[in-house]
Amino acid sequence: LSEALIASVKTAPEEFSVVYQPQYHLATGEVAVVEALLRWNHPEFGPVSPGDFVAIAEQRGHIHELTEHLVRCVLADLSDKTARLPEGLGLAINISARQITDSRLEALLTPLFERIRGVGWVPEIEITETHLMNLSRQCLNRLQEFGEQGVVVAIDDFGTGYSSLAYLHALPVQVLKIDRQFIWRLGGKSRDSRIVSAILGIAEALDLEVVAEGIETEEQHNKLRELNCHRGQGFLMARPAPWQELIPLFFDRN
Ligand code: G
Ligand code: G
Ligand code: NA
Ligand code: MN
Repeated sequence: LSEALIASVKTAPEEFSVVYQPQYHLATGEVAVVEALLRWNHPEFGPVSPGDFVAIAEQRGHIHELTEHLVRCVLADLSDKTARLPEGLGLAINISARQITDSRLEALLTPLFERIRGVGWVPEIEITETHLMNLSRQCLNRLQEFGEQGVVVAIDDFGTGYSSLAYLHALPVQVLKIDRQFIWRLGGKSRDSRIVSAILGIAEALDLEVVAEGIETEEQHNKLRELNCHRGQGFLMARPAPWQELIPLFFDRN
């Protein structure tokens, strides 16, 4: 798989595409943010999960090229049908923590951020917290720069990594995205809401916004609304879908 990925990254960019999954304001049911997610469809292996290929690309030093594909796809989608977009949504992309200090990142993302602002939207980056462990000064500075450019920084899969309260405070982060394992515990047998409540408490103290990911049932959705969680994302509301399928969702209440 590793060799196939590297070959495809270099010679078959058409095998990569982007789907989008909305995050909703839980209080109103309106779309708040759309998250861009990479897909790889290999002619022989079929669809490969980014959970698998992103890790390989990181290990083999090709994550920058994958992000280039992503940026190209998102730019193409944004230049299409812009007239029908609502104002003020966020557009989130996933960035590997290792990429944060890559000197090529700024030149790659600046035109994307400009295009996002150009349609009246707000750029957002999601960074998985496991990798934030070894926070270099350089990494912190880069996040700070993004923040100063009006880019919203979110910590993805929050609760599974090593974020300490000390650096949540120090980081220019505005959003915590609670890992889906904690959301799943809100439903079914366990109905355990203690971790989600605790994260919401931390977020309130630090003035952060919280997104619950992986919402699959009405029970989880209702519980999160009861807890006053800000945003939610999951198969219950919408699955990741190509850009054209997304547009009608903007004008729908869920
Ligand atoms: O889309 P899916 O749930 O299969 O994604 C699995 C994981 O892959 C998620 O954690 C997601 O953040 C990550 N991922 C998806 N697209 C990208 C991308 O463009 N860049 C990076 N670094 N990670 C991505
Ligand atoms: O780690 P990250 O938040 O980037 O992961 C996004 C991934 O989560 C996407 O690949 C998407 O397919 C997946 N996802 C989104 N909503 C749900 C859900 O309700 N259930 C499950 N199992 N996966 C989801
Ligand atoms: Na994400
Ligand atoms: Mn996540």
